[in-house]
Amino acid sequence: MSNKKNILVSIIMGSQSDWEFVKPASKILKEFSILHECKIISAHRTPDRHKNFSENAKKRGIKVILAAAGGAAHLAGVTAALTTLPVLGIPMNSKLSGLDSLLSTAQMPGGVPVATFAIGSAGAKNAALFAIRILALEDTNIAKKLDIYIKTMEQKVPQEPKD
Ligand code: RP5
Repeated sequence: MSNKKNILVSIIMGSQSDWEFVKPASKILKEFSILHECKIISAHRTPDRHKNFSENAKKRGIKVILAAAGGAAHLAGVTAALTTLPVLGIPMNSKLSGLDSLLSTAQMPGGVPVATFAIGSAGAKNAALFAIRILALEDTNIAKKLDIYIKTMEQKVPQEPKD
């Protein structure tokens, strides 16, 4: 998050109210020492900010965009329409338990792909891990960290349940 030239992942979210559910994505990226930025950008409320961000992300060296939005969640879809970078959509919790967000993010028309994750913080965490998997294709250091992360996760699962 310090040297702008090396930012690889952008996390954008529609509102400050999304941050508590988006935070796990940033935490995972920090664990992998992947430079990233977190920005509030709304397709509805800040359309100029959104257009400017989406059209310049690739030129800035960003490789993957995570887009979190709730309700009438157009952020990921409109971002995918404005850039060829992979866009990972995270449906946010909402008044309709995130179902509206999930469908708005997932039900893209053919031709404009958005990879859609689970609702809320689990989706945020997995979107970050998916971004890491993409980056790991070209970066052996990240790939090694990913292998360690997966092995550590396995070791943390107990063999038997406890009362
Ligand atoms: C969406 O509207 C945001 O992504 C957020 O999930 C939802 C509600 O936003 P606030 O009214 O809390 O700012 O654009």
